[in-house]
Amino acid sequence: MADTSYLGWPFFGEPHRRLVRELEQFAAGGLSDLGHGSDDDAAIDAACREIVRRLGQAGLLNHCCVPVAGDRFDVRSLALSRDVLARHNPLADFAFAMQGLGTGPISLSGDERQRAAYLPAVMRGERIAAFALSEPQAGSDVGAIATTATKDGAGYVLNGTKTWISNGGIADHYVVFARSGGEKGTRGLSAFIVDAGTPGLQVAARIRTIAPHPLATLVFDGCRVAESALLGAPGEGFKIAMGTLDVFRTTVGAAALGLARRALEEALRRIRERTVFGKPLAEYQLTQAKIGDMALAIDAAALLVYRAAWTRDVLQRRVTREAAMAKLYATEAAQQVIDMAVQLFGGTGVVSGVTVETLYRDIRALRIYEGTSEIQKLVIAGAVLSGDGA
Ligand code: COS
Repeated sequence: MADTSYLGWPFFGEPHRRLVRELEQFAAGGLSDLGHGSDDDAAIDAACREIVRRLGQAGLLNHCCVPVAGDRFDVRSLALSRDVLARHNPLADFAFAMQGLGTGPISLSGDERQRAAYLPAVMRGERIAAFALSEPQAGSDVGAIATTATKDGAGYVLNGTKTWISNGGIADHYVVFARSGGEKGTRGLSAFIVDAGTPGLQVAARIRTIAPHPLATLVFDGCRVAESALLGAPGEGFKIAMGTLDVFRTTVGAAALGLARRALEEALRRIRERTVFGKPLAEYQLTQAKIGDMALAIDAAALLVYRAAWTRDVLQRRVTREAAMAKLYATEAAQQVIDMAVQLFGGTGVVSGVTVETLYRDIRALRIYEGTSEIQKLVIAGAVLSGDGA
């Protein structure tokens, strides 16, 4: 059983502790056998749909969206959900997170009609959401987005390519960022909701990674959407994307935390059971030093993650710096914690399908997506240099 002492920290209230109990109960009901570790695309897609359906039925997607304008995300609930789900089944964490990220711009900037059309069904687990920002030449550099949205009569026509799109192929809608104005860089971007099946939108290729999940390249070729698909005002796309990432980057840190907690649990079991040179691994100081490092990294990451979540929820201010710190530290620390766990397992740690081996693959992409570690350093430095948190 993982350490739950952090739930006593002043960042949390009773509803948060209740949520964690519900998530643990949900996970105990057979979540671990769903999809994770499979390399069969169809099986993974089916598992993601099933996970979303079950999470929705259990009411556990309710924190992913903000259906009423003026209400706010509770980032602590999102982060706790990812922390617990990632510890039990990283694919479940992925499916949960995408319901939030793929509707984040609607929650933050949608009008009443857009909220009503998308958010309740996503929260019930009946619709699958996706966030389409990256392009072959625009990953870290969002201002380089080349996909265009050209005004045409009562709507827009989208042309371009999006890639690394999680839930690509199984999503019911995509929030797509495209260049709608003449302005260059980050200023000319707008956000649109594009339903799957809209003529001109094609899932061009499946992308297979070291920790498989639904991931695709999308091509927009004369894809026509109505004016009502536009989120916020034309030209607000970059701020909508960054505002969404301010919420979800903290939760990437939380997912990393869940993976690291699982690695520590696995390592503790291993060092108590495994005997070398006549005594359990746990009795060697070299082992204990690793356990000390792992536990410290986990608590430090948790403090940064839940500090960022609490700051946004309670102080209700922009947390670009705090979210970047949480994501950067927690994902880098989790990579090290998991690597130490693999080392403690010895040869067994690199056998395909062993939990620490799958964790080793699961953690890697978290240091890249939603802003690489390098970008987080730039974001933190930018905030500090401009006087935020100095
Ligand atoms: N919330 C609201 N507004 C924000 C913001 C945020 N978090 N971050 C930036 N802005 C605003 C800035 O205040 C600025 O506004 P003004 O023009 O009115 O002054 C504008 O947006 C441009 O900001 P900035 O100059 O910082 O933009 P840059 O082009 O320098 O880019 C980085 C900033 C690199 C930090 C940004 O592009 C980024 O985060 N890149 C990583 C993207 C990413 O995560 N990609 C992965 C795909 S998602 S899986």
